[in-house]
Amino acid sequence: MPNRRTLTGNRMLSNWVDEMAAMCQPDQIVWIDGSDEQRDALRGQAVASGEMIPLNPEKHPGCFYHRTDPSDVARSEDKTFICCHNPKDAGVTNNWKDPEEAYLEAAAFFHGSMRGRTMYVIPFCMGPIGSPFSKIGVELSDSIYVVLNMLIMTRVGQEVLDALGNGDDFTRCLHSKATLDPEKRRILHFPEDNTIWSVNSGYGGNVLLGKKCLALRLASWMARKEMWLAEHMLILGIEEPDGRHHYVAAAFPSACGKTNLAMLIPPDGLKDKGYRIWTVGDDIAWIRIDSDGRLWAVNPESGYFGVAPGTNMCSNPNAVLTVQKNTIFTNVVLGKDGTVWWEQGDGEPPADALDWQGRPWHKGKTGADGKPVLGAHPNSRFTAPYDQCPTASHRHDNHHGVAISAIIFGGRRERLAPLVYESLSWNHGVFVGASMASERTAAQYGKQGEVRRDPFAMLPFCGYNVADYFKHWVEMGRHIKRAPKIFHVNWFRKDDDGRFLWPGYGQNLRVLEWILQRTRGEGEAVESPIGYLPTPDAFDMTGLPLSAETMEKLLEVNIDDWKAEADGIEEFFTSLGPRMPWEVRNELEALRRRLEAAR
Ligand code: GTP
Ligand code: SPV
Ligand code: MN
Repeated sequence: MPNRRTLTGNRMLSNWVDEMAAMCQPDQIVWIDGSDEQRDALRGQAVASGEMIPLNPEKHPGCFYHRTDPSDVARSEDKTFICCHNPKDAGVTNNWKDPEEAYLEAAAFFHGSMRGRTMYVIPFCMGPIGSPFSKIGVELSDSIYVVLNMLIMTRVGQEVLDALGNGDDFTRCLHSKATLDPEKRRILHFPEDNTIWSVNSGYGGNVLLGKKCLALRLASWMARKEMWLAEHMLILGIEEPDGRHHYVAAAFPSACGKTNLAMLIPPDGLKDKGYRIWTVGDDIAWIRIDSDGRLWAVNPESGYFGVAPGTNMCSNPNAVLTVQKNTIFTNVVLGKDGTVWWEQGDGEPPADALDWQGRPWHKGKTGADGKPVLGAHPNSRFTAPYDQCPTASHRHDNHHGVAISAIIFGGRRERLAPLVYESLSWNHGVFVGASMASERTAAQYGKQGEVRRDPFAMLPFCGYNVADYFKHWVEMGRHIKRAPKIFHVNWFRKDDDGRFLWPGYGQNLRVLEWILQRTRGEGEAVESPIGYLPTPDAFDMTGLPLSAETMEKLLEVNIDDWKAEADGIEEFFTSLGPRMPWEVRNELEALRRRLEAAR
């Protein structure tokens, strides 16, 4: 492949590339121009080297399969650091390293790490190219898998370099798989230098540096300075039969249903109403106050890096249709016939199959301990282009994005949190976001199912002191003229037998309908200590027979449980230290008073 150094005349960029190459010592440097020809050549090389396996061209045209190292299948939060001069600016929820020490340590891991390899230079843009709100990055990586994923997830190539011109305003992203040694794995963020270094990993969230590293951790740092928001949120449009569009943004922790909600299909009983759903984004939202004083949101990505298990024609038909072609599948089941499968997918797994670790696998396989052996890793993923989703919105490329009517927080709570409630004010909504908690999923290493505080679904992604982040949300509220209402949802409440009380997925539109009614000052609600709750008959339940008893359980607010929750929230807030804003603390005290009064 030609070494196309001539792609840019930007000296700051080429000097930095030279400097990083001197450290990593690749055999050659290849600039990624964003062309189909170059992408096809890279695919060919990845197949030749075994890094990617082509899938059956009839059944999965343009699709490829990849396995990551078994010790490298999810984000490693314990290896992720914010490296700024004052540890207090990173806050207690982030791991911190002194920048000089972090550079020094990682430089030793990068030193000579690309010998015998190619360094790819990937110029990428988060957000529409040319928009004043977009951010440019350049990722250097020794992984073709990273290049091919970045080509889907971000806008890549010559156009980006043209937009950058001779400027210095780009994020310097360096990645090497190095030896994949978990002990030497580091995901380092230098917000004061606009720099990201990632070494010894090949897993998505650790290595696609435009995504969580730039678009959330560094962007949240920038957003605080520049008075905007970088959030772990989906963006969804609801078109009403009269043609009016309403957009909502929703923050759920990893693997808690953002992609599914963003691609929702109206359930049978509501179809007659003629709603159409538009998917603007499924993971990240950049939100600004526009000249009309309202919040407008952009999805900075151009693809989906979605959870495969559980995706099927019943749960999420749009996702199934999205991944029919030009998709990269990572750590799912691979059939010898070049097909893929995952748990709770469609149809039967291929007869002659290999699991996510490349071992022979069949449905019902059990291990030496008698326990079932999963074919796909629970955090196996697909990478697919944005436009391939049947509900992809044409507003995705709009520089200003879409106006947000409601903000929704949510998590996985077997108990406690009702199906939906509405906050009493902006600051109460900030409190609801700040006190969010959820059961841990396979998207990150750690004890699965354990309830942990995950404020705004940003615990692993807030690039600065989370107490300052709460304050920033309070400040934003002071600047917004027409603030959207803030809601909390929980699709995951269970009955005593451990079954979900709410059917979820497409049925969630019934809850969204109520949320939209509330933003217009309609919708039936009662005030409770935690906020406004829908009355039991507030939802349109046409076509969904749920017993009155189930509905009651879904909406129940148990005062004793919430008092215990308030204690847990206090403990969390106290752990965040003296920067914890009084506005949010006051909301906790107000909640306590309301709970007492409810006695
Ligand atoms: P990240 O990509 O990690 O940020 O995850 P996400 O928030 O986009 O989660 P996703 O939509 O991929 O859903 C993760 C898992 O939750 C899948 O296994 C889904 O089947 C399941 N899920 C999603 N929505 C619902 C729902 O409404 N009810 C229930 N019970 N499960 C759901
Ligand atoms: C998440 O874990 O929230 C994801 C996947 O969206 S990753 O990009 O790997 O972080
Ligand atoms: Mn995510």
